[in-house]
Amino acid sequence: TTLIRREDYQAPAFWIRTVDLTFDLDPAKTLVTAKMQIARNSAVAHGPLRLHGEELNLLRCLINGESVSFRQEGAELIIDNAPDADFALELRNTCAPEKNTTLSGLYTSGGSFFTQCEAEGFRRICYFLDRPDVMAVYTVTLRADKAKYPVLLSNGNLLESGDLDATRHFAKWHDPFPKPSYLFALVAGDLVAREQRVRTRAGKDHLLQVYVRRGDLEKTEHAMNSLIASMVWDEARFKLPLDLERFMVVGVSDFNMGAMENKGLNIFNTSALLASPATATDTDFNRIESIVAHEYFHNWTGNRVTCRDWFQLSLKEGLTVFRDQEFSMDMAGSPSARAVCRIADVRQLRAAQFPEDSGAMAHPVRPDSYSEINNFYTATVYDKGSEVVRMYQTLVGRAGFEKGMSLYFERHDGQAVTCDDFAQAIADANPGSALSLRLEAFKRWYSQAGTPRLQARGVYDAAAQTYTLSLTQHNPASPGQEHKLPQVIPVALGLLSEQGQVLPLQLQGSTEVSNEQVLVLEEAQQSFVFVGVASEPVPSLLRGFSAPVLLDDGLTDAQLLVLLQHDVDAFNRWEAGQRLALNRILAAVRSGTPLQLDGAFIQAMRAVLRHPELDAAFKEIALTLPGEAYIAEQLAVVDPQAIHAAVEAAQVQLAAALREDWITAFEANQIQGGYTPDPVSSGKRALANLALSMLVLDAQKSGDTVWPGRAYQRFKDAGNMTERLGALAALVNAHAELAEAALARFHELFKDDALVIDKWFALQGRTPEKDGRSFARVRQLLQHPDFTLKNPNRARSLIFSLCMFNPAAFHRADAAGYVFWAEQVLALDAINPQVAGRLARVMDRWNVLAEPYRSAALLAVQRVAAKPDLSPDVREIITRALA
Ligand code: HT7
Ligand code: ZN
Repeated sequence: TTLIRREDYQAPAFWIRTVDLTFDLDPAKTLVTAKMQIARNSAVAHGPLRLHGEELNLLRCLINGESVSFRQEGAELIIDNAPDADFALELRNTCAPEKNTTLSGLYTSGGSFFTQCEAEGFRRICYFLDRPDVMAVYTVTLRADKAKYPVLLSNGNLLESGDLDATRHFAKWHDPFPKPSYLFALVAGDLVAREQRVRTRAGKDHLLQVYVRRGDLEKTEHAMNSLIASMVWDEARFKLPLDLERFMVVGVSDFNMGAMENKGLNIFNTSALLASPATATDTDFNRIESIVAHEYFHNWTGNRVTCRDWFQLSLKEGLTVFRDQEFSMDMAGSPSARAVCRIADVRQLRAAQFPEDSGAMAHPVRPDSYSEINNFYTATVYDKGSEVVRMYQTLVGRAGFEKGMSLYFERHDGQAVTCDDFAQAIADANPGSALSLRLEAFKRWYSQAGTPRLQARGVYDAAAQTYTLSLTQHNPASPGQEHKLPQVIPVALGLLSEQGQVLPLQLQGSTEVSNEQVLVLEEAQQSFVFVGVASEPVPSLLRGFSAPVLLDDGLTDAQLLVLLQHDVDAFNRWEAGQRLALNRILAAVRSGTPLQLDGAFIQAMRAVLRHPELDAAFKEIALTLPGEAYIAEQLAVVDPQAIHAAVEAAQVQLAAALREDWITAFEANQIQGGYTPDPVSSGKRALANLALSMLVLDAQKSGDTVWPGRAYQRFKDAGNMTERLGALAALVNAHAELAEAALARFHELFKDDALVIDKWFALQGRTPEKDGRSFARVRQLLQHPDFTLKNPNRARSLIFSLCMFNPAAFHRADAAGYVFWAEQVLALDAINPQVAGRLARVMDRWNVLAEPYRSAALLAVQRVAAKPDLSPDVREIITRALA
């Protein structure tokens, strides 16, 4: 496999200005006719026309209506004698949608046709310059059997439609906006739509449609509402209106990721689209809202301004994740609900991106090389990329950032650009800002991989009433990056007295006094002196998680307790509680002794749970222990079993020690009346579910049968999926006797709803290990008639749940988990390399495992590496793991 390097970028030798596509849709053999207007790029003198094409059968190749000689070299079609003047190219080829199990290009699912072209799927449909800097205007005619495919959709506006003969019909679409091929889409099938007409602030009328299979229509209300809310938000916050008369969203159940932002025709995994109270949880409702928003926001950040090349992926993805996170926070409303959103995003970053940044696949937000671009749709590009965008906003202020966005669109609308162009626009719109003064250094966030370690130490001088804060940063080596330069780290902070009062901040030499400041660390080491500090302060650092770093603030338990009780920053309040838990878990893991929670910690958690003002959602996240992946990040050598044992012990002890409080919390957070997924009621459901799981867990230890019985009753009677699944999970995760009956009943109830059956598999895949039973169950479930590797959602629900989210069941001393992983990677690779590549990533960090896991994991990786015909996707991941 070849490595593609960022520094080798060259502009294309040709531009494709317009393309006229005709599809004769047939599952076995679809005929594609493409007529293009092509011009040489005057900046690149001569050379042949090289078009990408994969698994296509070429039938015709004409230039200006005359046949022309061509060569086929690997996956390229080469025309050596392309004219110098503008010319028309006509190509005809077939492809086989029904046989396409990769779900990239044109494929069938449930008897309908769908496309997925990002990143390089368009070349699996027809020959093309399949790269994002070639932007063309598309006209698309779809022809198909009328009875089987009554709905025919493509990007843009419908020009005409009608019958071809007694059985076949056609539809012709035109998209006025030039776009890269990765944004092309078509859908053909027997679908129905929820429709809504809306008028925007600017007074324009639009038709919004959500297309799904017959029977799913009532599950589209939430997606439609989310779409409308996204439109309203983008106009209000960034003055970005919808630019098309018609905006369509389509659901499909076989899909490699969450959704795809094709121009005017977003295609969604049904798991990111369909929801009803009876079948979707609060988490699902939230996820749908944020993915609908994310794809909608791409219309400006991604589609109107796109990426010059795939190394710039974070230009659209980091920015669009940032936008969807801001949207979700604004939708949440109250300051506390906003903080809960922020905490969830940071938890996600720590669980997925931090491990990526310290593993074999570590790469900068703007990678330097890849062999398969599909492997770089990563937590780093998306989530760290979003944190980088958030830092711009922190450095130039909210109004400054909005000005920067306006300048970005003013300069680059209709273009394919780079991360540098974005940085320059934000800086140029904010001359003299903390960003503009150090833009080049700031851009190291794009070029250096790894999570910087930030150390903070404070010294208080009572006599001088000064507080000197010393900040030190260090970014450890990553693959291919031995030595790194200091990064620009915005550190939002406040000071509290030991009694928890806010202390005003005044930097030495400054007249400005405030309650919160943003320090900008840019050297490896810098000190900041605060004056007029009346008493020994407790520093509250990195408020709101102002930079994606690992912070060592050296705070004592007593100081953390002050923050947990009094910090005005809700994020840091939560963080203090997490740190108290983390310190205890790490101490147990490091010393190899069983964890024993102390009274002070339990008392602090009890105080949170009993707090009269904190809301339920905050209590729930504050009482949830740090994730096992984030705990592993703190350790040089990782023993997953030891980490799991410590977390489990902490959980069991919290369950027992706070039993009365859990009962109160459970009872105080019952919701009467109908279901709505708003933050207040979903917070209550989350806390009630946590309380119930604690009570069932404690009952398992004490032999009490009341709470398992109540959980079963609640499972049976629940009026919504959040409560039903919560009760089921409480029974299953505690290995309660009633779990089996509940699982059987759940399956029987929902056997016809694929998305709910995915939850059923996922719950069992993630069940905490007990005597090897969880692992054995997963193996058994592979044989279940409902299981299939062909559907990515189903494969993820069982296999990824075990390998990625169930460390204690997966990392076995007998290596059976690793053998299972190798088998499944190879089996998936034969069907769907993109999904197989994701699963392969599980072994990114084999190298930091403790023995005997490390050696056994290495053997499994080598076993996969030994397979000769691996996909480029899996090959790249495995090669990096072994490097
Ligand atoms: N821009 C999309 C990324 C994507 C994708 C989506 C579905 C299937 C395959 C895919 N390859 C790349 C999704 C997004 O970030 O919005
Ligand atoms: Zn995206």
